[in-house]
Amino acid sequence: MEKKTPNKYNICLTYGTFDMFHFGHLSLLLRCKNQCDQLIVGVATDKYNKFKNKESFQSENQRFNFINMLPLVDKTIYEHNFSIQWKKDYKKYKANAIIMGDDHVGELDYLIKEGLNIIYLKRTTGISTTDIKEKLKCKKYSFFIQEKWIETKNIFNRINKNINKNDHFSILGISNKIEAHYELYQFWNNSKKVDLIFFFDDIEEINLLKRKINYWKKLKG
Ligand code: C2G
Repeated sequence: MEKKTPNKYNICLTYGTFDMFHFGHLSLLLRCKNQCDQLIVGVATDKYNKFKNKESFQSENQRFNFINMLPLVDKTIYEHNFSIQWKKDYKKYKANAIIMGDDHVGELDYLIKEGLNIIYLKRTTGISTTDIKEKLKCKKYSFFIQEKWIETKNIFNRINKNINKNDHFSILGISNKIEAHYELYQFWNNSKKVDLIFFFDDIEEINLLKRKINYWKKLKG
């Protein structure tokens, strides 16, 4: 994980679907925030995803709210389409750079020609929303819910000891009151045993997620 360098930029933009938020997304947002004072995140709308033939498990509203409650994100906006909107946003928010994962290399070259500063960051390997959806078919899955930071280290050890990554789908629910994203990322980077992280304000959100996953598993059979 890159050492925290003095922020190069004042305002940076990044865009994504951020469906079933996972540590690849967290890592990208952490590295974006490492480069700027203000991070603005554009969340792709369901309509725009449809246009890109991309189906997301969570609605635009859920994905938007999720990103919006992350302490490292300073502003959340909807992304309606990239070809027109990105240049407009760059001007509107007086951005100094747009940062994306390197799976988008080449797509944005025309913006570079128009003088926009585009930065690509290495994509996190070993995790993707597609893999997570696939893995949801796993028979066994566990929820680890954490409301206080103190015990979190113990829970990491418990996950490490008890989880067999291959046949187990594990979800870590972390209260938003806990501000420990760096530590969380370190933990995942070391063990890669957690498939999905879920930040919550209210425990009811986790129960909702459980119900939704049960429903989805039934659906997928
Ligand atoms: N990402 C990553 N590592 C992963 C998965 C995603 O670094 N394992 C990065 C992607 O490169 C992207 C961001 O996280 O920069 C969001 O990824 P997605 O939610 O998959 O969104 P994407 O389809 O890349 O959306 O119009 C542009 C789109 O909105 C980009």
